[in-house]
Parts: sequence; structure tokens; C-alpha cells
Amino acid sequence: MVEFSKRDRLKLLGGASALLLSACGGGGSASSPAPSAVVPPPPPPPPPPPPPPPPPPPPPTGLTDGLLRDTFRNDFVMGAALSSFQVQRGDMSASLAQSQFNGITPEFQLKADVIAPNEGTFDFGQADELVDWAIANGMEVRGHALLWHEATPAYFLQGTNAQIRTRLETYISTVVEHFRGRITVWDVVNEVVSTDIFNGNNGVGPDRRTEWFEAVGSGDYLDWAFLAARAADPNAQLFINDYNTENSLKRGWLIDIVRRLQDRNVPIDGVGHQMHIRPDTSISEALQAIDDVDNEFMGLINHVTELDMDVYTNPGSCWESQTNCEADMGPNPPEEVLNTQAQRMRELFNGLKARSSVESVTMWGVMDGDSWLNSSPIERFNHPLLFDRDGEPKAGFLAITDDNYVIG
Ligand code: 9MR
Repeated sequence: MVEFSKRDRLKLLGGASALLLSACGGGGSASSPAPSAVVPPPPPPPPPPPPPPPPPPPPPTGLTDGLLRDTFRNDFVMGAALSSFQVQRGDMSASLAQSQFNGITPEFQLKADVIAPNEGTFDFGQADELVDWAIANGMEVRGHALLWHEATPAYFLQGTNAQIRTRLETYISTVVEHFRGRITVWDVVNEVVSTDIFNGNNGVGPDRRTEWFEAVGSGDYLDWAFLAARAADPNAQLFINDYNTENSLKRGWLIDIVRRLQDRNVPIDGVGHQMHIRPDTSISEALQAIDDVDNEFMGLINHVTELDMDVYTNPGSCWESQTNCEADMGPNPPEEVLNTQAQRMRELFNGLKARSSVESVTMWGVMDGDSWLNSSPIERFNHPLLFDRDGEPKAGFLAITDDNYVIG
């Protein structure tokens, strides 16, 4: 059915009454104008547009526009996680992103619990806004993530395997087709590798016992997801994404899964290493994860997808029961902590630059105050990113953008 807007309907009515008048001879010859008394009133003016968002505060003075992305222009895309709300509010993080980065990952607005909380309805509003803003600013967009058990509404997992597969395929093809040409890389599956690293080879790796695994009874759902994504956009790069790839046991299981996918002719283009780095994480092990992917597979791409450097060492109990967590450093951490972080940032970025399979590095946020680590595992000031709470570049930023910068 053809739909007419209110304004279209008024126009049609106006035209119809003029026709009617001339047909009745009321206006004399067909070319003479209709008497002014019966001309329909002009349509009401459209409502005024909403006020534009406030202009973002300018990035700190002295920061050269594009410095960060230009430093790595020949190495990799330099991205940051952001939400459409930060853009709408005109947060300084959005203006810093515009000024310094050439990639964006929507931090949560492309997840199934946001796009399709109820079966059969899709809401792309916020995601579209952020994606279009990023593209208008010359940035590439990483799609994160098509399948993640933590963001899977319960309806996805109901019914037989055939029903689960069809539902997943419908979801993935709708989302990927919606963004085809705008989003060129997707984290197809997120955090599906076993986390059972403390039980050694007696653990249940390689597949994580996620709700998906339990519902389907195997890791076959990974195949379904990748195949559906490839069918929906043959040009998009398809990734498996996970954390703790710096742990050799977990990384071994990740590699087992990638090999299994390839053996079954399931399309996969790359591995995403989240790199949520803690003070006790070995940078050389983090880089070893890239090397292992390079050595095991021909032509797979590596992306660093969620980089941040926690200033706290969290024992397992802090994550599990919020006990024995390190004391809050407050909003102004000791300089020594930031200098150590800067040293480790430099070591990591130099290592990433030296590895040609690394095509994208994304910070999981722009300013320290944005980070998820201020509320996980407990509420506490954290300082894991490249810009502080005022938007000033930290020692870590200076250390990676200027080889001559002396740390400390
Ligand atoms: O940082 C993200 C936070 O804002 C969201 O509320 C949350 C749930 O969608 O996801 C966080 O990002 C996670 C990412 O998607 C996957 N790896 C772990 C990240 C931190 O929890």
C-alpha cells in the first residue's frame, strides 16, 4: 500500500479541490485561477528541529590534531570504543575520538540485547547514529559483536537446534545486511573459548560452556554464526574475539577452535585479542599471542580489540566475590603508576608495530573516566586509557606518540 504523509495528503486534497472547482465551471476557463476564498490554507509549518547538540569542548590545547592516528598510519587503524550517547551529549571523549582516532567500536550498541531484545523487532536507531557519525568523520567501524552469551536475550536459545540455528541466521543476516558497506569487520563470536585455565589439560577446553554451548550441545553454533555472516556480506572481515589470549593455555584452545573452523570450511578472517592488560600481565606473552596466530595459520589478520591497562592487580577473589581487591587509588594515582603504565604501553605498541599481521588496535574507551574498569570488578577509580579524566594526554599517550619522550 502507498503511504502518504500528512503533508502529502494536504497537497492531494488541494489539488483535488482545484480540479473539482474547474470541473464545476466555478472558475471559468481551466486556466483561470480558482477564487482566492476557496484556496485551501497552506500546510502548517513543520515543527522546529530539535536544538543541535552542544558543541563538544575543544580537545586540550597543545594536542596536535591527528597525532595518534598519524603515528600509526602505516601500521594499523587506531580505534576507540564509544557510544552514541557520548556523541549526542557532546562529550569531550567524542571530540578527542574525532581528533585522534580513525576507528570506532560501538561499546554496546551493536549487541543483540540492545538491537533485538524481543524476537522479531530490530532497533538500529542508536547504532546507526554512531556508525554514520564515525563514517562522516572518516573512521572505520568494527562491528562488535554478533554473538556473545552475555548479551544474548533468552529467546535466542529456545527450541530445537534447527530453530536456534534459523533464529541466529535471521538475526545475523538482518544485522549484517543492515550495515553492509558501512561496517566492514565483525566480531562474529565473542568470548567462546574455555576459561577453565586453572585445571590445565584436565579442563574442559577448547569450547567454553556458554549458554549457547549448553543449549546446542556442541560448538556447532560457531559454524552457524560465521556462515551466516559470510552469506550476508561476502566482503566483511569475520573475527573470533576473546580475552586472556596472553595465557598460553587459553590461547591454545583458541587456536584449536580456529583450526576446527578452518577444517570444516567455515569462513574466518582474523583473531581479535581483547588485551585487557593488568599490572601482572606479561607484555611479551601478549605479543606471543599475535606470533602464535601468525605461526599457526597462513594469512589470518590480528586485531587488538579492547585494549586497556588496569592499574590494579585483581586476585580471582576480587572478580568472584569482590574480596581482597586492592585499595582505591582515587582520582589522582601516583605518578610512578602512570609511568610504569607508559613504559608498558610503549613496549606493547612497539611490539604491535613490528608485527605486520596487526591491522587494527582499539582502546576500550577514550578517557579514563569512561572505562568499564571504574565499576568492574568493584567501584573504584581506574586509570587504564590514554587520556585522563580532564582529557589531557597521559604519559602513556606521550610514550607511544613520541619516541624521544623520556618517561618519568
Ligand atoms: O564496556 C562495555 C560496557 O559498557 C557494557 O555495558 C558491557 C555490556 O554490554 O560490555 C562492556 O564491554 C565488554 C565487551 O563487549 C566484551 N569484553 C569485555 C568488555 C568489558 O566488559
